[in-house]
Amino acid sequence: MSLAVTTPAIAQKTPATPPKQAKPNVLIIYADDLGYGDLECYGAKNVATPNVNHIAQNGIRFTNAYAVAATSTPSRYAMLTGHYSWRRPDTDIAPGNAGMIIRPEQYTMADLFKSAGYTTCAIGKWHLGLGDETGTQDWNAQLPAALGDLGFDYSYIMAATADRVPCVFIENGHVANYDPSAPIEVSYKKNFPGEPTGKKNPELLYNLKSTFGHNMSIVNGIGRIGYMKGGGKALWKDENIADSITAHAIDFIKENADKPFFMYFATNDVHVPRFPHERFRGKNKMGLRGDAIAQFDWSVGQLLSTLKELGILDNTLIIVSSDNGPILNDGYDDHAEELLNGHSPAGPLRGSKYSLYEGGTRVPVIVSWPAGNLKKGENSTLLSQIDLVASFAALLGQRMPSGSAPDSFNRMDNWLGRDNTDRPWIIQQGYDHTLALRTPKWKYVEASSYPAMKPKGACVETGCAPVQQLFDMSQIYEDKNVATQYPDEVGRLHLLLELIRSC
Ligand code: NG6
Ligand code: CA
Repeated sequence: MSLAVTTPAIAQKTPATPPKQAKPNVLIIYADDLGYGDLECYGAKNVATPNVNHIAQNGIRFTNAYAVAATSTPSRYAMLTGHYSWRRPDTDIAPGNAGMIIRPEQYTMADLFKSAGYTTCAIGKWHLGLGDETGTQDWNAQLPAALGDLGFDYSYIMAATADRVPCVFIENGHVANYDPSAPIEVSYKKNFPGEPTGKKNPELLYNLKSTFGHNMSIVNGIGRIGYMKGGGKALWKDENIADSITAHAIDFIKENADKPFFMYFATNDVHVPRFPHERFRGKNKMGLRGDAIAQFDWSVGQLLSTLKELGILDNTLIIVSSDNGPILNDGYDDHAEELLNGHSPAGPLRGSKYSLYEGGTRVPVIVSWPAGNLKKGENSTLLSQIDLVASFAALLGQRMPSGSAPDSFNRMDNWLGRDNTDRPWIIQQGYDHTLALRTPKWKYVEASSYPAMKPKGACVETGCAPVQQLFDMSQIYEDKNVATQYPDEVGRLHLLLELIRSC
């Protein structure tokens, strides 16, 4: 069987004509490390998320929807390109000085919207590299390869994550608020002479201490991954990141309210270091991680009220989701674990970020579009973010160039709740590239020599085992490997996975 054989079974027949009304604005609100159980509307305890709840009440709340991978860079790469990250060796968690992973000639979700006449933007966490080549960027000049080359008309982004240098925002390929008196240098190999580090100067860490790693350069009293020098007034303050990206998003929406726009709004919340604004800090019985969830919800609320004020909420298609599952201790001493107070970040699922168990990639997915004739409510259809590019292409009646988004299929009728036929299978990528194949009934995890517990950094279950695993997905918690009882299923799913991999 080849993908050409499986393709017709996956793609839906959504008519390739745009809806009668004006093209909807599209807003993807992409949280970081937000787990399946971290929102009130998914059963979260101890934290109020009224704005996300509001979107869910007026839209669809999916319960079987997946990010492609259990970490950020591969998930984002796959969602934005419709190409599985595991097909490329260079899509793992990227350092802050990675060269741009999506190449300018590659087709992206932003290219799709642009060709459909949209104004496009990316705001917030990027984590997909910038510039031509790793380690060669001159952060004091215009970067030679940036989001403008990937179809984004406007961008205001963090190069990687808040725990990685450079700790500055980059606006349209240039450091925002650039301070010529403090030229920026970045290295992931060695420190710059005389610059303090978390390792040598722990007394200088005044906002958050590290529990592992994160002991290189110190910015804003927080140790980071990687070394940087300079930055001056361009350096971000962690407590202002949500305010800053939200304000830029609001400005963009206001400027583009009279024409269709696509916004990829990727928050730093609730990734480490969790150091929200003091408006949120200490307000939550789960501590900083709970405060960060509340701050995420606040950002969502700000965007919602802006759309409402401008009278464009009705024709805006909003997707709220996350790049991977939740993690408690990811390197900073924020007491996320001790302060759970009964909250379960992955809800009823086993596993977390980094894991092939469901908690790694099954994430909240909420879709709303008031004018879009959605079938609202809870929805258990099997979905993957890999399909967004092709699904939007179908919605907008756009033909994608041949060979583009090769792993993405049109499932728009699923995303809009109009058809509840499950995707025949979805693929989940673990931290070490081991893959799992989920079908409506089963989950097959290929055998892997990677350890069952992640050996470095966050100490969590990887879901890997030296033997093939098969889980019956009618049982939500994956604790019974039934592979030996169903050898035929194992054989069939193994073969299917190999075929997909070889396509
Ligand atoms: C890990 C970091 C972790 C986090 C993760 C990326 C260490 C020990 N751990 O390498 O803190 O930054 O990378 O997370 O440095 S992600 O959500 O962006 O994929
Ligand atoms: Ca993440």
